[in-house]
Amino acid sequence: MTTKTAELMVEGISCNHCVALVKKALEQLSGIQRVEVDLKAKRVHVEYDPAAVNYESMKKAVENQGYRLV
Ligand SMILES: [Cu+2]
Repeated sequence: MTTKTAELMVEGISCNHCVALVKKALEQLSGIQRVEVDLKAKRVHVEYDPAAVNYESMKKAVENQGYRLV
């Protein structure tokens, strides 16, 4: 299994509740290995298997929670 990393800048993350929602949404996708959210920087670090999941799916998962990727 290969691992790639992505840094997502997520607009609208403002508290730990948002962090939990975004983290959960991403972790529910198959192929996601690790998610770390930096609340202050509004940056989400994702480690994933590029054969199983892509940027579009991650973007969709985050946007379905009401946040926007910038
Ligand atoms: Cu919040």
